[in-house]
Amino acid sequence: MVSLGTLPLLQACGDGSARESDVNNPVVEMNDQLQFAPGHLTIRAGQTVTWRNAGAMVHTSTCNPATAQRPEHAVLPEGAAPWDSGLIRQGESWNRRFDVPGEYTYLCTPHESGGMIGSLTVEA
Ligand SMILES: [Cu+2]
Repeated sequence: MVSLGTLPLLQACGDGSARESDVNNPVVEMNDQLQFAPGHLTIRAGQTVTWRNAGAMVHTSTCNPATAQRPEHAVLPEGAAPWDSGLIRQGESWNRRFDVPGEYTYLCTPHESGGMIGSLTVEA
């Protein structure tokens, strides 16, 4: 199987403010529509995901089954540690490295009931 992750990447051009995730530096934006964008992301084990607040409202990236309002909003593969970014304000970023393959579902603590839920597939 050919893995795109091993191919040379096109150089970013323009002003450098890449809005879409790229393979080496996956970014999830958090916006004032109470969305993680993209809502689902697939990465490879060992990659680091950056969450960036592109809006004015305060958000978090949180995956903790012990504190989620609904258990299906905070799902981790076995062996993966829960996380909580704390508050990420306008213009701020936070990142986390993912080493445990599997399916993750996470939420924004202030907006869980507003439907701000994201998911992540970490491939081995
Ligand atoms: Cu939020």
